[in-house]
Amino acid sequence: MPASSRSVRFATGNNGKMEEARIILSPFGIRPVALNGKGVEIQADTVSEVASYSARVASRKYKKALIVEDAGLFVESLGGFPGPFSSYAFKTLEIDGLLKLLKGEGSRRAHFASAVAYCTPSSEPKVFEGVVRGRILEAQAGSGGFGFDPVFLPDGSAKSMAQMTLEEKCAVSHRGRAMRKFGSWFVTTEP
Ligand code: ITT
Repeated sequence: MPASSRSVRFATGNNGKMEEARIILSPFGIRPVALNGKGVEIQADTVSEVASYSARVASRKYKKALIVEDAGLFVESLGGFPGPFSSYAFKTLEIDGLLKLLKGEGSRRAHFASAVAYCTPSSEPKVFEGVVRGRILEAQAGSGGFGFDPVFLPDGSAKSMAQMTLEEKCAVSHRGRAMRKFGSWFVTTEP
């Protein structure tokens, strides 16, 4: 852990994301501080568009430099659903509803995508992306993480993301990949 520590505001209402951001950004000497809620969230085809728009609006609203993260689960045989609608799908369908949708499907290939957008009140957003590929399990396994973690098996892993420690999850996850790109950029670029 670097000796000096800098903070960055993270506009999110999701405590799981916040906890993971702390783990991922710590080696960069960056301490995320919660700003409650992303604020405005648009409907768009990509997580990058959603994160970028929300970061721009939130940075201007709060008059602060901040990050926003948008993430989603994209299931191939469902044409990428729930994708940018993952939060809504998780609340309404829940995990069992997703498993029902996939019953009898030949392919269970899926990926998580994350976009971290950084914006200051006077700049345009800068976006960092990360993806983890894998498959949807037939049944839930594990109780760690959040959201769809119990049914997501990353490629090359014997454990679902909910069976991993948060450190193990962050090492392979979409969020880990996107946030590490942000971290490297932030410590070398931002004054
Ligand atoms: P904020 O917008 O306040 O940051 P949120 O939970 O609404 O929090 P998203 O709009 O990015 O976040 O929703 C993404 C949804 O996708 C989330 O609610 C989960 O159901 C799912 N998801 C995203 N990342 C995940 C992860 O690492 N593990 C499991 N499910 C995840």
